[in-house]
Amino acid sequence: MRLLLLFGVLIGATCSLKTFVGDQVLRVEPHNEEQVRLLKELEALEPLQLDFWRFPSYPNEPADVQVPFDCLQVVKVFLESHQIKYYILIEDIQAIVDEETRNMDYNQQRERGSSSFNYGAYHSLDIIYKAMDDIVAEHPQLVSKIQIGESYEKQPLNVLKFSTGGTNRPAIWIDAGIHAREWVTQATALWTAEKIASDYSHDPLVTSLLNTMDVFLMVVANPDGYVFSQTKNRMWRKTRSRIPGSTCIGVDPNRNWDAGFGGPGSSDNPCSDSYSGPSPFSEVEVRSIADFIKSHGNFKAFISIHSYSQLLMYPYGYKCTNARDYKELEEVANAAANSLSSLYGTKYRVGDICHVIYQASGGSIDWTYDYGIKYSFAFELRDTGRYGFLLPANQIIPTAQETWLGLKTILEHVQDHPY
Ligand code: BHK
Ligand code: ZN
Repeated sequence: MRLLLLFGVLIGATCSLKTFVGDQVLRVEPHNEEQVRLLKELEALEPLQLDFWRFPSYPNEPADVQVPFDCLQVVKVFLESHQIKYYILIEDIQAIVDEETRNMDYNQQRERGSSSFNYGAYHSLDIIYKAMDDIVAEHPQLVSKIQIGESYEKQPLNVLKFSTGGTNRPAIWIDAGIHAREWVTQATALWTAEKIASDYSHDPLVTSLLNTMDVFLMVVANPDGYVFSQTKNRMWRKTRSRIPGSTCIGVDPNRNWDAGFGGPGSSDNPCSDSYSGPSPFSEVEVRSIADFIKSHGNFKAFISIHSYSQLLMYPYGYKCTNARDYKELEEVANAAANSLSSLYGTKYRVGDICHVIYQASGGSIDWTYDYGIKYSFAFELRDTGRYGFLLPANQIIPTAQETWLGLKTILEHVQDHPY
């Protein structure tokens, strides 16, 4: 056992698994526009290899930045010399990654004979896809699997369809994992799939909803990125497509939609984590969802699940003006955030993307909203930065449970407002 563990470490070290020994996450708090501008300039300095977990936005809004060990000194000196306040959010990223790795499903001693799926652990893509097939097999009258396309690296793009019949009923879309490293989102979506399947004919809301509407749930919207984040670089965010003329790889799939494409809050630099891509819908993962939404033609809600920061947002991100329906969206989002927090007291902030985080162009829910899907929302799940993307697995189920309450509030409103 010890030998095997040691071997595992060696494989990681010699086969290019990126490590984060001594790397830190700093929470940086700019107090004026000038300091925000300086942070954005810092972001563009490629040799520093900074990874903004939370991008700089407005004065007095924190930015979280992962700094490689070798650059800590120079970055801290820079911040101090400009009187930009910061503190250490994560002391040693690798220590948390190691703990997470120990808790991965395939590294855990499983009880023999215990065949039930562990929703409270992080799993590989193959295991998630297998679990989705198992949910379909257990509820064949209700759940089916639809493949809406193939990823850049030829993984199936699988969507679970929950339906009690009819043809092309009004429908709800929910996706998770469009950003690879936001692992609690894929795990939450999988738990939610099982929850919907087992609650039908027991929970009155799920039952009445599915008697008139369909739900489409995409558990892993960016499978290539997810696999890469598990096998090569835990902090991978983007797709894995090759960019002609660049050595950098991948596009931000939440900057690639045809809504203010290439505008503020996106980058035209292929090495950036918010690279919008060569053209709108260049990414097959994004294009496949958009094509599916268009060909279906009867979606009433589109909900995209990210982490972290504990936010519930509605359009717009590419511009900072109010959406036509913002009053209603704000009411629904507030109600959803309230029911979410009723379970464990988890506090969410609610608002339009531009005001709640930052201007961000080319995002999914802006495109779906402009396309005519009024109930377009984005969640940012737990936490607020203590662990960030490295949320411990023992928070998966509580996160999924509370999120489900928020989702149900939205779904109920959609059901009651069919036009
Ligand atoms: C979410 C939805 C629409 C536009 C922006 C966002 C925020 C999201 C992003 O794309 O920058 C932040 C993030 O990944 C962390 O989940
Ligand atoms: Zn995200």
